[in-house]
Amino acid sequence: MFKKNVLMVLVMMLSVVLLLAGCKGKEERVLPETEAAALATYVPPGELDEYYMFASGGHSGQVYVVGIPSMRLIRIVPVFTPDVATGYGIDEGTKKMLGGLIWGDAHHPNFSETKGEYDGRWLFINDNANARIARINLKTFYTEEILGPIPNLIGTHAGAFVTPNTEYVFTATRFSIPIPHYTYASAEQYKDRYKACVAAISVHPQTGKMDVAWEVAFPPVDFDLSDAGKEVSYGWTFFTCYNSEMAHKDLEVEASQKDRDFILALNWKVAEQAAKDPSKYSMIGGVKVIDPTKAPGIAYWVPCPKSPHGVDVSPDGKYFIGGGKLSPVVAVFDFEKLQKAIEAKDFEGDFSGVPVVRYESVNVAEVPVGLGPLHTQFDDKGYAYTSLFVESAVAKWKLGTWEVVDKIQVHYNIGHLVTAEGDSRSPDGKYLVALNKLSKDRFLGVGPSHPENHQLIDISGEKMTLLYDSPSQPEPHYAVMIKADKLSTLKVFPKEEGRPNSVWQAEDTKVVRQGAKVDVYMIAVRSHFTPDIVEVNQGDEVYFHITNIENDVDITHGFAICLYNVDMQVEPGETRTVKIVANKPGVFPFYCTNFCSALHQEMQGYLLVKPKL
Ligand code: K7E
Ligand code: CUA
Repeated sequence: MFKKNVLMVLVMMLSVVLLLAGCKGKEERVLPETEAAALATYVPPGELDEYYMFASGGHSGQVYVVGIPSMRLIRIVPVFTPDVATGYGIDEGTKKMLGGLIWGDAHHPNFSETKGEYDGRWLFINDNANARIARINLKTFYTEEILGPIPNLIGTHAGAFVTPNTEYVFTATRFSIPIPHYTYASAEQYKDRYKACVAAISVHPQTGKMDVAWEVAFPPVDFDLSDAGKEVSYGWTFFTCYNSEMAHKDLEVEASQKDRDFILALNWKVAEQAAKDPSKYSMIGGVKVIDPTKAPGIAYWVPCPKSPHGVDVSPDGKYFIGGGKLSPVVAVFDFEKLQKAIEAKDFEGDFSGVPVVRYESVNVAEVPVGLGPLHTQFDDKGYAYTSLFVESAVAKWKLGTWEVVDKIQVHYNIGHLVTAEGDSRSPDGKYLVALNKLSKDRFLGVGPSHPENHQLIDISGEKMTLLYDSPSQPEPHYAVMIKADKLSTLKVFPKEEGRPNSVWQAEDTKVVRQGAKVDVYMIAVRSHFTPDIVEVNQGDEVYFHITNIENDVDITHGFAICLYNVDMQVEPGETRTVKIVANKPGVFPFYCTNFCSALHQEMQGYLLVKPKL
């Protein structure tokens, strides 16, 4: 209601501006499309966005949280990279989770699902560099778990793709290597000794805890992307690959020889059974690795034009669509036809003992979308939207008739694109965001490096219309968009009396020494730390366990120690631990780094380190 009133006021103001402009001459009149776009993206002060968009941060190792339609950056969630502002990677818990690595290459975020719908519980994201999958809790927006390095995979680009009830998060290796990790085989032994593995990561239905359930080993192709089957294709998952030539060098040339590579169709229900039968798997790197030639029915290769990138399953699960980045078409495959071809053994032959299904028997369309098709998303009206990297455009086409009905230019060189709830079984339509790799001239210059450009596009009408350009830092690959009311975020961590290392009142704070190990149980509350004088001996191992006992929304305290390389945040109701080795003697102030009250500046204390004699 309020929003409508504000909009009316805005329209009236614009009318007045237009009237005034009219008096001065017609050429100064604001274009109506611009007004419409401004109104469509304007979220008045005090109002909230309709959707959350979670965009991967690529090699920044982070996740960007953006409000739609305003395109406002709301939060950066550190995932694979330490973050000094929050203390992520500095406090003991998150430091352990990062395992000594200081970066990751975050590509594909995906929501947990229940019955094919986003359920707002977790966000999974892959690390393409170090074969890891992270899980972010959507109540706290904290990275809660990082699994990996996943044995036998390296460069888990084809992840993190979630099945309709979050039974599994799937990922597959982009680079093939001799397995297990840290095995040597010369590059000339590529075809025989290197393997491309697909991994099924199980997710505990209540806690979300991830485990490597099983893997399947294939010849050394490069798996690229993935999507899980749903509805009619439930129980299957699909992976694109390039380099079916199995070249080990000069891939730019060598891996672009064949006119068709493959989409791998994997039946995970059959794989689950094979993982219970020791004659079908071997233990490699501590994981059950299934040999697909010993488990008939587990996998089929579907030929796909040429070096495909994305594979996307339509909301009804009937079609899986390959984006042939070196071909001007997207290839559409019919899941029921795939089932018939499998039944009739309608194969072209096999590839390393796994059947290759006849292309003509499963392909139902080659949609001439344009140059450089990469990824496809869906709306609520039966349309698909494909990103065209080479052409810098988005093509809109109809599922079933395969007719291209609209195209819009984007600026420039789009990678992924995302529609509202576009990977669920019931996409919302409305909004599409084009995740463009280059912005060139679209923003104020900041030197030779330019931001990425995210463009918000209205897809509610017949024609797509561009609404907004928004800069993004390096380098979103994929993003997912969820209705804001599906998330219920935590306001304050609930007080738990028995929580390890927490204290809740000044009387209970203490400093406990055991040999050279010192535990400081401290509280933080506006506007002091208790204790605020801590004395230790040079060489002591000191653990600061800090509980922020505030019960108020947004009252965060920081804890920094000068010259000891420590800063972290402690949220209301939270306990965090940071460790130092007190190897430098002297007096070191500690203080609150997060502005919390009028006396924030007074929120300070001293760490005194007595020198060794
Ligand atoms: Cu950049 Cu999905 Cu890693 Cu395509 S990927 S663009
Ligand atoms: Cu506590 Cu500033």
